[in-house]
Amino acid sequence: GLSDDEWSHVLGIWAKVEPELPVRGQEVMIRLFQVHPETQERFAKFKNLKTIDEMKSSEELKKHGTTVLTALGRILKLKNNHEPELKPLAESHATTHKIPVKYLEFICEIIVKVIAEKHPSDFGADSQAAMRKALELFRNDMASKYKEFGFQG
Ligand code: MNH
Repeated sequence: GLSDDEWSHVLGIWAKVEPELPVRGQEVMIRLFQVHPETQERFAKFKNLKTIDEMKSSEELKKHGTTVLTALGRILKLKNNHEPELKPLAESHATTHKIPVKYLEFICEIIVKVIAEKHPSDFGADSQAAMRKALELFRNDMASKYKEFGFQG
């Protein structure tokens, strides 16, 4: 797990991101689809969006980005005790959506980059390192739950 100090870095920057979750969520999803087009194919409801403009004007995509970052925020706030929130998410992503751990790695990297671009002065080296560690914990625990649900990820 992370130390108290690391968690306070993580939750400190998250508090700055929270008021702007819809726009950051939208940016994260669009960047994910741009950088890793194979991820877009996993979304029946988004794979028809062809241009960045179409993506930007999709209220559904913005809503989904909000859903993703809201869920992630709840998990982060539970710190090392995220299992009750994580379990149903791991179950849906293992059994229904079948999302490889690699894709979770892609989106986590993009989340760090988007926050770093928007909050350069509040997201220094220590905070970035703490956030990476928290997202790694999230992914590792998702991966072990995936296996419990019979998905190799
Ligand atoms: Mn994901 C739905 C959270 C990463 C593909 N995702 C959901 C839902 C939440 C969610 C919450 C809605 C409830 C549910 O179905 O469980 N997702 C996350 C989080 C991360 C994440 C917190 C990482 C951070 N998800 C990803 C990645 C992909 C993906 C990466 C694919 C590359 N997610 C999906 C798909 C759905 C979904 C597909 C179902 C979308 C729909 O049709 O409504």
